[in-house]
Amino acid sequence: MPHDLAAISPVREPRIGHYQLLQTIGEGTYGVVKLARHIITGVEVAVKVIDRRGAYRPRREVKTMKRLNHPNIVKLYQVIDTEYTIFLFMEHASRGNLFRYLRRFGRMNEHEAQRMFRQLISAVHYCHQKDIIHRDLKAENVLLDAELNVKLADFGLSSTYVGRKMYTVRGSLPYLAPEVFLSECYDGPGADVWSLGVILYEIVTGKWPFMAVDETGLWRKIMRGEFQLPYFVSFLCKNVVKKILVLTPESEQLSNS
Ligand code: 6Z5
Repeated sequence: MPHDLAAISPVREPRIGHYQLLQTIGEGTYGVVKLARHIITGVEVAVKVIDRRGAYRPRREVKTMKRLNHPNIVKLYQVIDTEYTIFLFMEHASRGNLFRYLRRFGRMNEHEAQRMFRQLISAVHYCHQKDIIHRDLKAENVLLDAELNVKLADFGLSSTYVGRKMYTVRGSLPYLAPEVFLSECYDGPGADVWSLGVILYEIVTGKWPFMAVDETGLWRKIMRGEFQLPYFVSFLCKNVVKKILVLTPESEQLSNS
């Protein structure tokens, strides 16, 4: 559209920077996420709009995102800080999150699952190499682009670890490693790996490995580490899940060697 037409248009879409703000694509405790389009190039981005007077402080998230440059992690392009609002301009993953994708299309075939899980592992491994623990890995935080490539999102709960031990309980219960709520300190990267195991189970079955009617029941199941893999999951894939979702990885390794 020539810009003289835009100037006389009665509809004025809000602009920020060189972007036109479009519809809301998500909402969280921090505020809203909106789709935005670059006025000249037409490139679409996702903008996290954070209210400065709210409880969410994006400092850690911004600091972490600035250190990350990986094809399977959502990129942070620009931060615009104003009196009342902070705008985080990020990569837009147009196919939404993995949780909703699985709800809509059901479980994936193992060929697709392998491709996706490989990308996810690559992203998390990259973070761990930089001493960054995501701490909230779940299917909802795995975003997908137009080609169904993984774009890991939501580093709001992330943390860097010093000396490998973590103390605070973070994350979503169905994805939480037993040691996170059992012991007073746990291995940060290990807790992320457990969550990856839950996500792999979810990708190939469309369900969670641990389910119960209430939180107490769920805790109990996770602490026992007992889960069933359906008949249609291949022997090889079963083996991978079983090797990830182990209660005592240290002793497991000893008995294997
Ligand atoms: C998208 C497209 C539906 C849902 C998400 C973000 C900025 C918004 C949501 C989010 C979610 C982001 C990038 N791309 N959502 C983003 N795409 C999308 C259709 N969100 C960033 C990283 O914060 C939000 C919705 C799960 C995780 C993160 O449903």
